[in-house]
Amino acid sequence: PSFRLLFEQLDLPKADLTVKAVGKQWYWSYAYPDNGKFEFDSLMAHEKQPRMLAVDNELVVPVNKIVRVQVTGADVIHSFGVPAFGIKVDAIPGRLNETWFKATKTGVFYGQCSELCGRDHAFMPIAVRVVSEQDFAAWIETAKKKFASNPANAVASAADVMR
Ligand SMILES: [Cu+2]
Repeated sequence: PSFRLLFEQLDLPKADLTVKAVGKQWYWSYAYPDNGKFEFDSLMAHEKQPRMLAVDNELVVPVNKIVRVQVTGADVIHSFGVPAFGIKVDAIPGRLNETWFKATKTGVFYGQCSELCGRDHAFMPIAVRVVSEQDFAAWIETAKKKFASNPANAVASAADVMR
């Protein structure tokens, strides 16, 4: 009976938006390929609550939308897991895995790296902030400017110019 469940878990519905999560030693980077292509790092915030789960820059997504999460690793294997959404996917260097979720309530949902990845394995949390569609649109506009100076974006836009 588990085969059916496994199959259905891997059967991706049509996504409303895609985000890419890249596991690094020891933080996550998030990219928004269909919302301005910006990218930013999400580091554990020592001064914030909840302890060991709060981050400086959260992964922000709209409520009631199907979010496709592409997951990969930049150095060693990590794993992207958010218990409230029932998702956990390995972040493997050289491989792009996929999963999805649809949050039905606004709020902040937390997860942690779930593959032992070195010294700070316990200190690379995942914080997902689910907001209304209007708040998401407003956040995208701010984030495009805020993260425009990110070197990863400079490389991406240079590549766009050359195309
Ligand atoms: Cu990790």
